[in-house]
Amino acid sequence: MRDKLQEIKATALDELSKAVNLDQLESLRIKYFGKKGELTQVLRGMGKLSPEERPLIGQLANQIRDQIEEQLQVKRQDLEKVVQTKRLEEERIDITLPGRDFNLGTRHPLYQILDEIIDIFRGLGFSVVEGPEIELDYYNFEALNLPKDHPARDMQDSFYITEEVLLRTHTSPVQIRTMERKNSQLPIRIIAPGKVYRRDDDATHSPMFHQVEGLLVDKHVTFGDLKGTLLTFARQIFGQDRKIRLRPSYFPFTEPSAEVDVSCINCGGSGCRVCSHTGWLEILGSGLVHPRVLEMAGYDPEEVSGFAFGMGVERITMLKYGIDDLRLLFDNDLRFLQQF
Ligand code: 2NM
Repeated sequence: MRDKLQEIKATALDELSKAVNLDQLESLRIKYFGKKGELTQVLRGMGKLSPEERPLIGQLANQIRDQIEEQLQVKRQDLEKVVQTKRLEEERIDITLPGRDFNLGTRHPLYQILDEIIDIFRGLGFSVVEGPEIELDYYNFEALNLPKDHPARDMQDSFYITEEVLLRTHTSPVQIRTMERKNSQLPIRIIAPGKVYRRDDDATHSPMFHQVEGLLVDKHVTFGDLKGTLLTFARQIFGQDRKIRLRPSYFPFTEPSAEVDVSCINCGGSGCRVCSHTGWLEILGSGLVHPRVLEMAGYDPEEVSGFAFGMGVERITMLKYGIDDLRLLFDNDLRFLQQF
C-alpha cells in the first residue's frame, strides 16, 4: 500500500506538470480525487489494514493527498494566468491605459443664428412652419407669380428632377402651402426656415444655403407693419441702437418691394471697410404680398393684405460674426467651429 501510494504520487505529479490547459487539469482532479478516483479508492481501502499500520499509512496518504492537491492549485493558477494573458493579447486592451478623451460638439454657428432668428420672430407671435425641400414647380414658381421667362426657372439656375419637380429655390412654397391650408383662418403669422438650393458655387454662393422667410396675412396689413416688424427684428439681432433703411426693389411676388439695410454693425453708420463706406449693410428682401399671389392662394386681395420677407441665414451669420468667406461655414474645420 505504501508503494501504491508513492506510485500514485509520482504519476500524479508528473501528469500535473504536463497538463497544458484547464480541461486537462480538471480531468486529472477527477482521476485522483473523484468518487472513483485512484486516491479515493486507496483511502477507502484503508479499512482493510491492520490497526498498527493504519495510522502510519493514513498519515502518508494524507500527506500525499495534500501534496497533489497543492500542485493542482499551483497548476490551476498558472493555467488561469495563461488563459488571461492570451485573452488580453487577443483583445488588445490595455486596461491600465486611461480612457480615451472625446470632445463634446457645439451647435454650428449657422444654426445658432438660425435659432436666434426663430426665437425673435416667435417672440413677435410668428409660428414656425416647415415644408418639402423637393417641391413642385407650381409652388416654387407658378403660385409666386414668377413669369415663365424668369431666369430662376431656367435649367441653368435651378436643380430640376423632372419638368414639374425641383429642389426648392426659396422657402416661399411653404408660405403658399400654408395660405392654401389656413384659408379663412386669419391672421396667418408664420416663418419658414430651411434649406434651399440654387445652381451657384463660388466664394459668395453655395448650391445649398439656408433661408428664413416670413409671412403675415390679415385685414388691413400695411407697409408700416412690415417696417415696424423688421426694425424690431434688426434691433434684436444686431443691437438696440441699429437703424434700418428700406430701398425700393422688385420681386415678382411682392408689390411694392423693398430691400432692407441695417446701419453698419461695425462702424454704426459712419462708414468703414465692412460697409464699403456706405454706412449700411443689406440684410433682407421684403414687400407687400402681390395681389395675384393672394388670389391664387384663395384670398380676396380687396379683403386682405399681407407682408412677406426673406433673408439668407449664411449672410446674417457672416455679418454677425465677421466671417469673410462663406465656405468656412461648410468646411467644418474644427479650428473654425470651436471659435463659436
Ligand atoms: C423675399 C422677399 C420678398 C416672400 C413672399 C412670399 C409669399 F409666399 F408670401 F409670396 N414668401 N416670401 C418674399 C418676399 C421673400 O425673399 C427675399
